[in-house]
Amino acid sequence: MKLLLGWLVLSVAACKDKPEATSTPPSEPAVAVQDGQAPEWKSHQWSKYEVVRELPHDTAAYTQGLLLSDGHWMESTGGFGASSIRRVEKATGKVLKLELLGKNFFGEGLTQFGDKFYQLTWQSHQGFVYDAKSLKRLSKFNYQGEGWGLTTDGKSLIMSDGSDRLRFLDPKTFKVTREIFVSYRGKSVIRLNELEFVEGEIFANVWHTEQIVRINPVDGNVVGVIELTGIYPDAGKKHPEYVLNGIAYDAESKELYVTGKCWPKIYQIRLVKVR
Ligand SMILES: [Ca+2]
Repeated sequence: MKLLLGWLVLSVAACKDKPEATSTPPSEPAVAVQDGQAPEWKSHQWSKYEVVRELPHDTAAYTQGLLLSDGHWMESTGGFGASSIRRVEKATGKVLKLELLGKNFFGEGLTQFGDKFYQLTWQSHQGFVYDAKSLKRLSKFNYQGEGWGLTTDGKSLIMSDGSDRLRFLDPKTFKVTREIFVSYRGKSVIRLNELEFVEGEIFANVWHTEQIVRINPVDGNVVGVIELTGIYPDAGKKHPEYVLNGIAYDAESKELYVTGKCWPKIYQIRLVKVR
């Protein structure tokens, strides 16, 4: 129990306005892996990591959204006046295209749905839609509350807002079609930040921790924890907000990558079983 309390950000208060969380043990992810070969890490309740390789990352990029698209990084960065959407060469970190959001917007989560990118902003209740090729801004959309992380399961946009809630949005109407509340053994897991849909699960950075939680998208149960302690030893040293944030997955090669805000590296990692 000591371990659990040590890492999880728990909040009973955050539960008050919704049904009591159940004490059901974490269940298996609902979405089967297509080729029938479940990745080995699916059997982990707790994982640590091995670094497979390190790739360069812009230390001026305050990472709020990261994904792979057509072999390149796509990244959303935050900060008023510095917020951007950018396409970055994977091996070199060279910025291939960058669009600034303007001084009034703080960039947050980013995902691709079809031939468009969708980007959240922090407290403006406004998101942007871009043409995936040109990065030309096509339209805006609105949502309630804060925008933090964004990903997709191929049907919905899935967004976090800093609480334990994940909302599923229709990518055309931006209406909330459903929401889940993320919990670990009946306790809410709050401060969910950058997201990535990986093999039928939602991976989420937990803000100001070195953990990623693996979430069942059906019921919100945490089915596994990835412990990334020490992956970037200088994390949070230059600035307390330069923390782990950013998960990208290449579904074809099955390569998993993580980074942090203004970190000099993006790390490809392999998950190793602790238990
Ligand atoms: Ca991501």
